[in-house]
Amino acid sequence: MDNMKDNMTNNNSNKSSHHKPAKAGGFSSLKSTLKHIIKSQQPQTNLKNLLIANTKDGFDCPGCAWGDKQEGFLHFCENGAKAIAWESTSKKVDAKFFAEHTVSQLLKQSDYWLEYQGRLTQPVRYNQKTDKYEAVSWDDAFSLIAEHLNGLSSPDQAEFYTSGRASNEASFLYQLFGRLYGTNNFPDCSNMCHEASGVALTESIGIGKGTVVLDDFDHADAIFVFGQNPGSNHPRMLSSLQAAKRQGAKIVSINPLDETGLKRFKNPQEVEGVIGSGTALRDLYLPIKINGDVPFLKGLCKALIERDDAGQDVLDKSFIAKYCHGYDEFQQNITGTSWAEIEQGSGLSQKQINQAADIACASKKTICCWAMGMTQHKNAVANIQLMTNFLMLQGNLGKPGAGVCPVRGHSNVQGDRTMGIWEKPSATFLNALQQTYDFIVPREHGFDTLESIQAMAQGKVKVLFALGGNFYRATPDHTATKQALANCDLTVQVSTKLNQSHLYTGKNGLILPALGRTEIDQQATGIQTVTVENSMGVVQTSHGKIPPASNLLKSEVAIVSDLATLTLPKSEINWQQMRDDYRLIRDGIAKVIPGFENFNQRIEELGEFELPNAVRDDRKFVTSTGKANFVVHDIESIHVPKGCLLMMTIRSHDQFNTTVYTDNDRYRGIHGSRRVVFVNADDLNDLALRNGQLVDIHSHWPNEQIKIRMIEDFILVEYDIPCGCAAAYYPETNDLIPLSSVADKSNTPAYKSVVISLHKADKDD
Ligand SMILES: Nc1nc2c(c(=O)[nH]1)N[C@H]1C(S)=C(S)[C@@H](COP(=O)(O)OP(=O)(O)OC[C@H]3O[C@@H](n4cnc5c(=O)[nH]c(N)nc54)[C@H](O)[C@@H]3O)O[C@H]1N2
Ligand SMILES: Nc1nc2c(c(=O)[nH]1)N[C@H]1C(S)=C(S)[C@@H](COP(=O)(O)OP(=O)(O)OC[C@H]3O[C@@H](n4cnc5c(=O)[nH]c(N)nc54)[C@H](O)[C@@H]3O)O[C@H]1N2
Ligand SMILES: [Mo]
Repeated sequence: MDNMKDNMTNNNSNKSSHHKPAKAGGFSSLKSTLKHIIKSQQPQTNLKNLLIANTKDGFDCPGCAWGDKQEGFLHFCENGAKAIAWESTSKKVDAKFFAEHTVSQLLKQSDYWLEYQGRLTQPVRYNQKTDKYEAVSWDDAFSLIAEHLNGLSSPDQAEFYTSGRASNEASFLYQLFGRLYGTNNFPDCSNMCHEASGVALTESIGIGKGTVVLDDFDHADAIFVFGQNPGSNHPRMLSSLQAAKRQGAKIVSINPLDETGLKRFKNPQEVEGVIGSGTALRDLYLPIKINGDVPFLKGLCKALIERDDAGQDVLDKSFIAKYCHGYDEFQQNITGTSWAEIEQGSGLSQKQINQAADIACASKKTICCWAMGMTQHKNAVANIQLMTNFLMLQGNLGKPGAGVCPVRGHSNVQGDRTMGIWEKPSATFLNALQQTYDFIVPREHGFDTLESIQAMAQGKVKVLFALGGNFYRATPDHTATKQALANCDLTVQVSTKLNQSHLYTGKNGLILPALGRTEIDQQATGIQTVTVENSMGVVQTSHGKIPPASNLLKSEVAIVSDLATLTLPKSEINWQQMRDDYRLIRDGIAKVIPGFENFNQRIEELGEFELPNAVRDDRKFVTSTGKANFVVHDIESIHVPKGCLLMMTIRSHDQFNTTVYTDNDRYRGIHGSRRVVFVNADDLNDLALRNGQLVDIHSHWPNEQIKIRMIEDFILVEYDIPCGCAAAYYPETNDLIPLSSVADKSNTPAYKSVVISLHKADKDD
């Protein structure tokens, strides 16, 4: 046990070793799952937890948002197991812990260490004089928040952040409370994640979500996976890809890294998977340059159009004529884009792009999946719209086995948006809310996550209330965010585990401990069920199964309703009744949100249901033109000066966002440190640097006030990555990125387009 702990201790050391990368899945996956279960210090409970994860009567896995099939025996993956074991630990952070540690001492600890201390068990308030958190009663905590909220000169001086683990019930109640209080300031993690997908798809096809369900993977002829590492971040997706491949689908991976999960996969839930040699899931791997997707997609469309012009029947002309708008302009733009520009911008040859075109041409049903590799760039919206154009050329929308599949991050990030967690709510949504709850809803749009930071810095916002997440650590520019938070009068974090956001408070700071997904949610009328929506628009129930980590924990629903009762005493809404019986919240959802009619009845009878989807169900495109829009985009390349590289910030196999489970990244062969930067051997040679050397990373922003940002002591790892590109882990690198580096239109931080240079560190010998 002790030995194991040592192996798994995150000490942010400068020593790292790079071994041959492992295969995805297989025996090592099982081994790792067991290690994490033992580390939680409640192995029996967690083994039981795993058996019910993602089942009809169990809880929805707090890991990713991939869909579930109810057939089969086990419904979890290695990384879902980590998320479950991490939440369900016997270790506790209580008032005694805080009495023994000042915040200044905690600031010296790593992300790993903070969370590893265990579950937060009681509400605490920061005392500036002692520099410690001290126990506070729930009543006093709510009074303090209510006093601050009611003391603001405008409701827009408050911000209500949400991370994507909140259930539909909690988030619906939260937005109702915030809007009744008077603001649309609902920044969320989605602003940093799939915001670009929502913006792009809404303009292109009239719906901000994906158009495929899990069954479509069984019918697809081709699946294009753009900018995604499913082996680590959506492991259950690998089983869907494996099944698709067995049915004959061809899989293309477009990624600067040939990620292990797609390269070599052994399904740990199949006997032959554990002992066999594994399957190469992808049929074609295209080592694209970072941010090379716009030129690549233009090349792919060009290849299809050229083949069709040459007499091959490639395009679905009747689909284009009947359902699409703007084809001629798009076709001209593509014809006017040269292969030289395409090759130069994508880093791929015409021959490689033609190989992808061969797969597209042979397919009658194509799905495009993507994640952060597409959304966290300046031209993220262009990436997604060109991918949609590519699908539209062959009529791959609104038919079985085809469509767009933005693979969502947090387990209920999509549901939270459906419930109205959005700073730019639609008039339809607001009207329905106003009518159902009979109050004048605020109409002015609120701040998104990055605007929130700026508003706090400018003193426009005085109170930050965060329902989950790690606001300080997940956002870009830690230095600016830290100052912005310090400018607030009150910061409140509703959390399950200790993290760095608790250490950077406003003048007053509160931590409110919440029940996790795995825990029994007992209220006055009995044990409550919550619901979530997965990446495929399927609404599912989740039932916590284990006793709460402390009897002082409150559910997120209870926290919101108790706060609302105290803050809005004149409100006619009976918050307490909804807290006692979540079915009443679902009755409200059913009235406000289309697709949730008979919500309670349907989940009680069926356990889950699919939300309506105009594109999938009826090939209906609710856009400005009433059709699917071909949107034209030019290639905009990022200037990378000589001696510099373009860096993406990525996740390791052993982290969930800012939650770090260990210092290892097994699939990329990294052991013992997260402070590494992946660089191509030729670039190392050109830069006169060597594998294993310690470097400082500088990022370059010639148009900004701060022109160079620096982080120190990263180990160089020679890696198979295209020349001119580099990669390093998030969140250690976030301070390199200013708040101004964002995607056009969606304001998503451009976390994956950072111009850097590497410099021998002082400590390097
Ligand atoms: N275990 C685990 N599961 C998770 C998470 C986690 O941290 N851990 N996080 C959850 C969340 S919130 C999210 S959003 C998802 C994230 O899931 P992913 O998007 O898979 O996560 P990232 O590590 O950010 O990986 C981005 C991938 O994009 C590639 N990429 C980067 N830039 C480019 C580019 O310009 N073009 C192309 N084509 N590819 C590029 C990278 O090489 C990498 O493979 O996972 C969710 N699930
Ligand atoms: N450089 C860089 N930065 C990035 C990204 C990147 O790829 N690169 N990715 C971005 C993306 S895609 C995302 S989604 C954001 C993530 O941003 P967030 O969602 O804000 O961050 P998380 O790390 O998921 O939050 C972890 C914390 O959530 C709390 N928590 C966990 N479960 C629960 C729960 O059930 N209830 C409550 N109340 N709290 C809970 C715990 O206290 C834990 O410490 O980060 C973004 N930041
Ligand atoms: Mo995300």
